[in-house]
Amino acid sequence: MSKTIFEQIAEGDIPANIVYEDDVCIAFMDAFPLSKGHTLVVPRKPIENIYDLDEETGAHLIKVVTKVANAIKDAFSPEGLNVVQNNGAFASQSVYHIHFHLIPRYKEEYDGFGYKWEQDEKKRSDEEKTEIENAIRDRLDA
Ligand code: DGP
Repeated sequence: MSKTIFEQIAEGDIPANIVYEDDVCIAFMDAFPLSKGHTLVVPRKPIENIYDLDEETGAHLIKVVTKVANAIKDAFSPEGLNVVQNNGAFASQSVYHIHFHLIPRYKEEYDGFGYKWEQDEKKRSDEEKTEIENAIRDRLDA
C-alpha cells in the first residue's frame, strides 16, 4: 500500500514545518491552516483512524497534544483553541492517517473553522435514551 503524506513527512521524505518530534509522533504546521499556529499531531505509524488507534500510542498522542497546545497558548495567547480529530470522509477526514488538529482561535481574526454546535433536534423518549446509553455501555464492559 502506498504511504500516506503524513508517513512521508514523518520519514523526512516530504518537507514540513516540524515543531516537535519523538520516537512515537511528530507535530508540524498544517499546510492549509485555518488560523495562525494551526498544528497537527500525528503518530509515525500509519494508523488510519481512531478505531485503529492502540491505547499506548493514543495516550502518548494526547500527552503531546497537551504539550503543543500549551506552546501555542504561550506563543500567541489565542482566546480559545479547538482540538479536532476527524474520522471518515463524512466527518471531513481527507488524510487517512490519524491526526489531531490544534486550531487556535482569535477573537480579532477571522478563521475558516465554521464550527457549529446544534443540538440533536430529535425528541427521544426516555426509553430510547436508555437504549442508546445501554448500547454503548454494553460494548464497553470488560
Ligand atoms: P483532515 O481533513 O482532518 O484529514 O485534515 C488534513 C489536514 O492535513 C488538512 O488540514 C490539510 C493538511 N495537509 C494536507 N496535506 C498536507 C501536507 O502535505 N503537509 C502538511 N503540513 N499538511 C497537509
